[in-house]
Amino acid sequence: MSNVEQKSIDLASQEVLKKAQAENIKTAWDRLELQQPQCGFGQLGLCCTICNMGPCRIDPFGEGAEVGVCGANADTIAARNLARKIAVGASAHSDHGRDVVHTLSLVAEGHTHDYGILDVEKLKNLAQEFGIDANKPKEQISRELSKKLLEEFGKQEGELVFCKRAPKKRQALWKKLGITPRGIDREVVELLHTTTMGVDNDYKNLIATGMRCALSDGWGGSMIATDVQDIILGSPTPIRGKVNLGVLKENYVNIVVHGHEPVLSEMAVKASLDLQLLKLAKEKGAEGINLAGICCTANEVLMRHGIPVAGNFLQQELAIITGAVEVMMVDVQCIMPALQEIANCFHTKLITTNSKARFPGVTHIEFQTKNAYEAAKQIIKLAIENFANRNKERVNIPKQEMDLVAGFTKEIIFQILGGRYRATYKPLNEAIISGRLRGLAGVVGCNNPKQTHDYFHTALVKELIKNDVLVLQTGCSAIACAKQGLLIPEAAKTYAGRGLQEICEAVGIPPVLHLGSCVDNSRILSAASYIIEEGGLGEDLSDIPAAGCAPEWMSEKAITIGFYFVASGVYTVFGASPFSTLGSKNLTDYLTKELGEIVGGRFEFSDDPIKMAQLMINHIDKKRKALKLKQVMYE
Ligand code: XCC
Ligand code: SF4
Repeated sequence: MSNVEQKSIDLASQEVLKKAQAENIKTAWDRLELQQPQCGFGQLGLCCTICNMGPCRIDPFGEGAEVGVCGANADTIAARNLARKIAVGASAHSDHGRDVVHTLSLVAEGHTHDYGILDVEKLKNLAQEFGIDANKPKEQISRELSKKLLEEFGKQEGELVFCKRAPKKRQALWKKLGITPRGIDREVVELLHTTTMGVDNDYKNLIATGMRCALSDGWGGSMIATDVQDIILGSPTPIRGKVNLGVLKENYVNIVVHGHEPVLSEMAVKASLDLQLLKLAKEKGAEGINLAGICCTANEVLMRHGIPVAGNFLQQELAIITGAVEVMMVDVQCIMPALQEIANCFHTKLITTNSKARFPGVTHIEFQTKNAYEAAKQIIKLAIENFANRNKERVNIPKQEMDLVAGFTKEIIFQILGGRYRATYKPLNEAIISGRLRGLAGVVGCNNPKQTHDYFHTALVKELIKNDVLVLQTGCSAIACAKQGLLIPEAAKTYAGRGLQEICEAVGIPPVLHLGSCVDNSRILSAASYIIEEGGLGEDLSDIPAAGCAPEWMSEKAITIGFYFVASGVYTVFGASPFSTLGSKNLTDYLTKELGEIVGGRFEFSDDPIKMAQLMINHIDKKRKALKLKQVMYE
């Protein structure tokens, strides 16, 4: 794949890829080429390295071994491999959630003054859910609440409190199937236990345990992360911003925040406005300090502060290759190990900040809640000092930048649709019931160099909105569509079907709503629960005319998200390659067919974005029919 048009549809990325080629700098696309052909056993899920009698592999053509040394067959091996990925994804989101709760407890104890309680109403609502008297002073509520939230992770008895947010019927189904999530850590540990050599050999049971673990992420770790971040960092409200590599500025000190946990980047935002640091930047010849984000950290600071987004997952290397980045500070998750080498080709300083995620030889400025602001200032100072080392001749910032609107939450959807004084989901439900809207879609997830960058996200989303499906987005998917101009209200006129257009114009929203980072997929679950509560669209999440999709996924976290969507009743389409399960026909059939009858949601795999959209639309239409709703208004 030497042709940049095949690598990405994004013009800014294409431009930097050309630069990389000219300067012989290798990126993920080149490394993917070096990996060809990728391991066929791995792709099929038929390689097992779980014990030291192996590694074993099953011959997919039925000519060699049919079972591993222990006797495990293709179904067991593929299901165990998949289940382990669910556990890892759940761990990542949930560990993030736990760290945020720790910050809340430090705030409550008065051990940090860098953060506060910014959304008191949300704090009180959460307190009530956890049976805490919401009339107490907010510090005391925070103290009690953080204790209860931490207990959700280590809980030994009972179920996760947030399960109660799901419709009654869903809760009952989870109970019946024995997949109601209990303690978050417990679900991860139990899933890992059952996948070790010689424990669970029933692929269906492994998937059930996997779903319970995934639910402990969606309705546990991720939901906690979202809600507590809103409490200590403030709940997002609709906000304008800019996106793509063009947000990097020629004469400014450019600092890129990358990763997932916003507690640090929040301080970077604050420090970038520090007058002394600004003065220092000017002394060093810069016009100012410019902060931009990559991946989900970007989404977090965009949603709360309108900080520009430099790009999504596949643009992390490209941002550095512009030659204009003084510092890239990273926290956890989705940070390519290749960054170190790319940074070495330029003056860019890579800085790690989390003890969980380090690179050998890379500057590490440990970030702790107690020294948060100081650490952020120190990093920005380093960036300012590095400005002089920039080689101006090697700077090449693409011009492309696009406007977007972000900051939609489940609460905001209440307000914008129902009005500030009569916040309600009724107008949304009525729009679906009347057929003005066909339904809803959640389109989420990563980039993957196996697919033309951003093409799957945007082609799919365009097809959905053309068919009057309101799209809710998070993660790198939202960034992809934002770059193509789909996240501005004006996009409704150009791309949306007439019904969706009417709604967007009436309330002034884009046809594609940006709900935040990947842990904020929990906002989609909560919004869907409100829809059921409002009435008229069935009794369970699986009744809603809605579907989910991760068109360019790569991370284990995407698999976990897929599973908690499916286990919540959502029909979910995955692009790229399937979950490495094709080596087991039984398992693949189970995921794509039988699961639908068990949990109401199931998986579908496709490698064509238009087909994916059509699959989703067909599903939405089927649900409309089951609810006996009117015909879609403008077909
Ligand atoms: Fe990572 Fe969250 Fe995927 Fe993007 S979408 S590549 S997980 S940053 Ni979450
Ligand atoms: Fe082989 Fe079984 Fe060990 Fe896996 S668990 S490596 S299949 S012997």
